[in-house]
Amino acid sequence: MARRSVDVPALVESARAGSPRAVARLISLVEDGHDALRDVMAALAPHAGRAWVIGLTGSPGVGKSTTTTALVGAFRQRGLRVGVLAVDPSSPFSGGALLGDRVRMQDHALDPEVYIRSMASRGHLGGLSFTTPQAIRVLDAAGCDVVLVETVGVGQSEVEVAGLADTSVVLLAPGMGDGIQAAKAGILEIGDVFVVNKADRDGADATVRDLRHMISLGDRTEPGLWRPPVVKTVAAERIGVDEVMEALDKHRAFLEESGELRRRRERRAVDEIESIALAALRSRFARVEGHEGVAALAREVLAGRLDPYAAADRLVEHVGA
Ligand SMILES: Nc1nc2c(ncn2[C@@H]2O[C@H](COP(=O)(O)OP(=O)(O)OP(=O)(O)O)[C@@H](O)[C@H]2O)c(=O)[nH]1
Ligand SMILES: [Mg+2]
Repeated sequence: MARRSVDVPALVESARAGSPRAVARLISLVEDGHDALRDVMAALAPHAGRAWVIGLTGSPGVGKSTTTTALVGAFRQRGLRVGVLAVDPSSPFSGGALLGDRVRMQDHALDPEVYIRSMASRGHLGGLSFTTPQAIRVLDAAGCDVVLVETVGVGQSEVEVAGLADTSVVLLAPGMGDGIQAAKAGILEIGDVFVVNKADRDGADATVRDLRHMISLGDRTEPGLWRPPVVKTVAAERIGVDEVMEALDKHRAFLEESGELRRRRERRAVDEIESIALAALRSRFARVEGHEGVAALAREVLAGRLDPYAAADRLVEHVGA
């Protein structure tokens, strides 16, 4: 099927002028891995790099969308333009599992200065790490001052989303994640701000205490390092939102003063370049034909005529040529 041709300069111009339809179309191109992406990214590059990217992650149902909605409201009060990406790393379908997010974020549905989008990683090569940074760049170049990225915490996704964000917020709820569970899941290292939501339920203070204790045992207590604050909220009632904003502002100031912002963004660019390069190489593996085809090499390895290292060398030589 022939793909609809894309007028990239016009689309980028409309997106920059604030057209939600143009932004939506650009993000769809990202999701689809459209051929025009290369041109899109080239056109966006000079306009990106301004947005503050805040990741929110945590177990299903912990209150990420409710908190995101509250934060959108707080940033809007400051007159800022806000983008929201709800990324579901487990769902192959866009808009299905995350429909609830759209419903819950209805508060802002009619605000032209707020752009909300659900995205699925659709089993892309590189998944989250491939599509999300590009979608962030679209929102950034379209003039969003803040981009909030909500990701359900399953497996590696927390760590991935932390890699994408300037500031990572990890949400927990009483009974769902005491300090020990958090440590086991590896989230103590990735959180810049911890939020214990559903503080209207029993056990919130104990969870806060546990978390603070675990953080104090970590290696992030030295002077000059960021010590992640733990904030208690009842997001459903907008309680504690000011404190979360204060923690976010402090982290932002730390990022700038310490040079960590630049370091994080460089690391993010490295990851992005590598994942694009790897995807390009993989697609060339598939196209290598004849004698050097990867399937042919596999048969050589199985037959014992070639070892896997030598086979890999031949593949690399071939695609690098
Ligand atoms: N009791 C209580 N319920 C809350 C609080 N915050 C959110 N909820 C409720 O918890 C449920 C899940 O909230 P969401 O904000 O959708 O949680 P989520 O983490 O985005 O969920 P997924 O995206 O499905 O992983 C909703 O019914 C909320 O109304 C809170 O502070 N206290
Ligand atoms: Mg949600």
